[in-house]
Amino acid sequence: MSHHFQNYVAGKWVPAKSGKTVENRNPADDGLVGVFPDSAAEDLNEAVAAARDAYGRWRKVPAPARALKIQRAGELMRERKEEISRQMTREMGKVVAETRGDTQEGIDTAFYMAGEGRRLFGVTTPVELPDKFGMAVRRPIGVAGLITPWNFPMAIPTWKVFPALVAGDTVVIKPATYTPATVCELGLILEEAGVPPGVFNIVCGSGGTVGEAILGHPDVDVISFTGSSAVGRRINEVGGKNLKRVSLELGGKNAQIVLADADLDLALEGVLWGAYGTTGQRCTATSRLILEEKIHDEFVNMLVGAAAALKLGNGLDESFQVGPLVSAAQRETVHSYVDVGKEEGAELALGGEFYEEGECKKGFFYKPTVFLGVKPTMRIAREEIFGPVLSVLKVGDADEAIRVLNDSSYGLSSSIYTRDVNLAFRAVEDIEAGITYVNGPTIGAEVHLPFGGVKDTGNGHREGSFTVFDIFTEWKSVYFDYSGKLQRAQIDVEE
Ligand code: UN1
Repeated sequence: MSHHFQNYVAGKWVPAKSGKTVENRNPADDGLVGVFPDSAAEDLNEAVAAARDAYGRWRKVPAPARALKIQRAGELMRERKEEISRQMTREMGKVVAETRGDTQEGIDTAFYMAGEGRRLFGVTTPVELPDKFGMAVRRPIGVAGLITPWNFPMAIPTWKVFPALVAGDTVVIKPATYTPATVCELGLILEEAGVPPGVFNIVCGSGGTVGEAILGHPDVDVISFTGSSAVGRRINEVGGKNLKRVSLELGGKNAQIVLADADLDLALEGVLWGAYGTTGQRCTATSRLILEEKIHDEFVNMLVGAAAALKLGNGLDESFQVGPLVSAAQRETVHSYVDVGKEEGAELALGGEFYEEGECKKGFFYKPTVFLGVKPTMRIAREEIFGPVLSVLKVGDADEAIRVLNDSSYGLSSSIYTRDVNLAFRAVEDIEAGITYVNGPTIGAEVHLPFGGVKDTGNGHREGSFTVFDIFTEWKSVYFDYSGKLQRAQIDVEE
């Protein structure tokens, strides 16, 4: 694979017009991953113009035919899974077992969306007047501006790109600055799969420049963003002013509850995976652990021992379980939260330090960290940290556990471990979150169920599943009157 990547605009691979580039380096060892265009608004404008022009033709291609291109893309991704995943580990850091999962999530989305091309179901319904027929059909919106994060470099772009293309929209995507290589790979695949020029465009660059240009562009009809709540607020503000549809998938402060009757070994495996998988850098990561008093001490002992035994190192070596954080800045943020936790009076039971053994010195590794005695009011119990830091809270019973879990401005994922089926159903009803797992960790959503959260986690949209089409299509209601006369709704109706 060459180190030089370009934008993809109107079916051509092109540099930024200014000629500016930016280097991207491996967070595990500082090796060069690639050189990417550092684009400006002029590059974005050209991509949007190409997408607008292609839209007129793409929306006329029948949805099943559009979907066949996505199926082909899925087949190519499957053929290249290993190569894509290894490159993803180099650019993002997470271990290769996980980047294979990330690529697989993209493949699953491709095949699921390929099938949706033959559904895209609308609604038919009886109408109130005779000799009249009513239905509602989905129509594409137009140009979709997609802004994607670095923690799932393939899965999240495909969650947005594939349904948008199946719906008949055309796309301009700005990949995360830390992980553009994977999106460029996706571009090569879509090109080879036969997606026509202009239908899919990539503009690499910073959020401040390219992202802002997407927000302000009058020809972008829908914006879909996954990332921080702070940036999400800004997007919603600008999008609101311009009356654009905006879909936001933002932060989380996900909790796992372990009740006294739970299978503790299973709950331990769950929390290790939920808190330290992807080095804690998932919107769905477990960052609070809520333990029932009766098993608190026993479970904490098990947890601290097992978390201390996790092996950290370069994700390309399969003997390691936890890779580095994505950047020096991310590591500083995580570390600053550790200081906050100590100042707030929580007890640091494990970690709280850089990990700099041997080769890891060259990367941004951070030790798996556990805080005990955390109170719901502390910042480490309330703010998203996006790193391997777990805050443990002790509660008296199941009701208190659910109250503490709900005491959050976020509501993405949640988990409860119990063998009591009545309690589990009650928890599902009472927990305020978009996703609840019973006897499973907070991470691990599948592509054909709705994905998204309540409260500050988003603005009500759900990716994944067929619900994603509420982001990328408009409804049109259609009435056929075959009576041959004027029939007035609400007026010419017998009471
Ligand atoms: C995210 O972190 O934004 O459920 C996405 C999961 C993954 C996707 C996470 N399938 O953890």
